[in-house]
Amino acid sequence: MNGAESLVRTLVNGGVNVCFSNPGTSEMHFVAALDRVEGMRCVLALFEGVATGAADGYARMAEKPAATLLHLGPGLANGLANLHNASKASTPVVNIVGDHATYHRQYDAPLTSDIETAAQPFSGWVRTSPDATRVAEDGAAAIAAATTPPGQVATLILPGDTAWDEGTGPAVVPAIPQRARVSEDAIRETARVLRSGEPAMLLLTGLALREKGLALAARIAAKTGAKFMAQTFNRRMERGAGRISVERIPYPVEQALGVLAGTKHIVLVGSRVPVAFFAYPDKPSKLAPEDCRFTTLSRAEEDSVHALEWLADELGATAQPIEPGKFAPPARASGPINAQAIAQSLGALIPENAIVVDEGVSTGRGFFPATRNAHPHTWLQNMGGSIGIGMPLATGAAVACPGRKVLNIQADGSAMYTIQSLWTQARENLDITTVLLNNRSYAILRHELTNVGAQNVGRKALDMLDLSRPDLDFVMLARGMGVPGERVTTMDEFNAAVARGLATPGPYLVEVMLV
Ligand SMILES: Cc1ncc(C[n+]2csc(CCOP(=O)(O)OP(=O)(O)O)c2C)c(N)n1
Repeated sequence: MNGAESLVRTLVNGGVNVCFSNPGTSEMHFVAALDRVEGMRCVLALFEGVATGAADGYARMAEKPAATLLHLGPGLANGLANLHNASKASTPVVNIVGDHATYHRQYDAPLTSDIETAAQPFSGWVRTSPDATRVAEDGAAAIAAATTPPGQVATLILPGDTAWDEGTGPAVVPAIPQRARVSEDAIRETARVLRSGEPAMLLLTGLALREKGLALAARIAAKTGAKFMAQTFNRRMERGAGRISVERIPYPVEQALGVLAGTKHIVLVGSRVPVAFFAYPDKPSKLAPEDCRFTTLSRAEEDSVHALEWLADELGATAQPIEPGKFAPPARASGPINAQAIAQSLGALIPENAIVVDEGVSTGRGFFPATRNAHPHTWLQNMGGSIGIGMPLATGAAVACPGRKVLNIQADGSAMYTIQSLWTQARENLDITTVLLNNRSYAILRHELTNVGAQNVGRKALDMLDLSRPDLDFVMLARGMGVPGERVTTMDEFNAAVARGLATPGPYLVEVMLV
């Protein structure tokens, strides 16, 4: 058995059953091995940023990593932006990058580059396999590295000869550590802070934003008078009917400062000290008041849910005083299209157990309140700020959860980075409805122009934020990639089209014309 087959068998035995790939010559043996090994679904992406973003969406929903298969340094480079996002979300990814055969590198052939150095800033673990007898073992180590809590990008670089030389057969994945439990000191100190009676807030992210964590946080909050909130951006939240609803720290700096004003203690539950997304002249970087103290209940790699359970016991917070949300959707909006009307209709239209992928950018910022009492659903966000994640994330989530509807709320500018996702969605017949928010601009950056204090803004500057001349036609783009769709200009059309998309198996795109 050659190295490539030894690696594919190792991956499958190690629970890695999906590979999002865009291969080249150096990966041909790996591709050939896929046909000899049962149990690996291989999904072709037409741009590497689709493959890496899909691996992120897959792992967030499947709770185990997918592999990628990328072509040398340039293939990796095309995939790095969404690996950056995956890495900020602590998503496990087994990121496989082919390389020239070891003996060929010295000749500096056209595709030669320093892949390890390129991978390093976006990976928690990087290894180049030295030869075919080591590749299975290295693959197993990559799975273990990727899945070690809280999860990370593990990049495995495979020189061509590691694939075609004689291998060892599959290797066994080393034991993966469980999430560590927090210390008794962390519980005691948090309990002391919450009993102090001073204004306090639990700041949640990660597993604490699933049903159980939210219920525990609500109990603790009710018992102690503390507030609880989520980070602005989170890897995955469980929302809607039957779940305790949680607000996020707002994105705009002034609003975030307002929400946190007067808070004397922030308890970090897997979360990080809240900071502004960007620096602005005359605005602070840190969002909490100067005199606010931080207490760490749990770090990202620790078991936040167990910590909350223990803390609730310690505080005697046994009662569940806050009712989970009821199914009470708003009425579908009618009339002209605007952000508020879209939010309202989405609250009514989100299907039971849907996965909502949110890259709504400026239009989508206020979608939370109106969707709070929708059917139960999962909400995925971008934690790394690199736009072009939504369509790949939706693609990966749909591969992970074939029984669930995926609703991708997608801003137009961001869509254009990884629009090729639609082709993969069509080819794999993925059940994704894309609500494409066409405002023909980089609207958020218009606000940013003012926020950073830019003066004398003229035509050239505004042209950099404008997506017209020519106007994009997303229905045509989708059709060209095998995805049916329609364009809507009123809320009544919106309601009918989104319902149609959700009722149609396979991908569908609704282009929403915003003014
Ligand atoms: C990879 C990357 N390039 C550029 C940016 C800068 N950027 C942030 S938001 C944005 C425009 C977003 O436009 P769109 O997706 O249409 O949403 P809108 O602002 O119109 O709501 C850009 C270019 C970024 N965040 N990431």
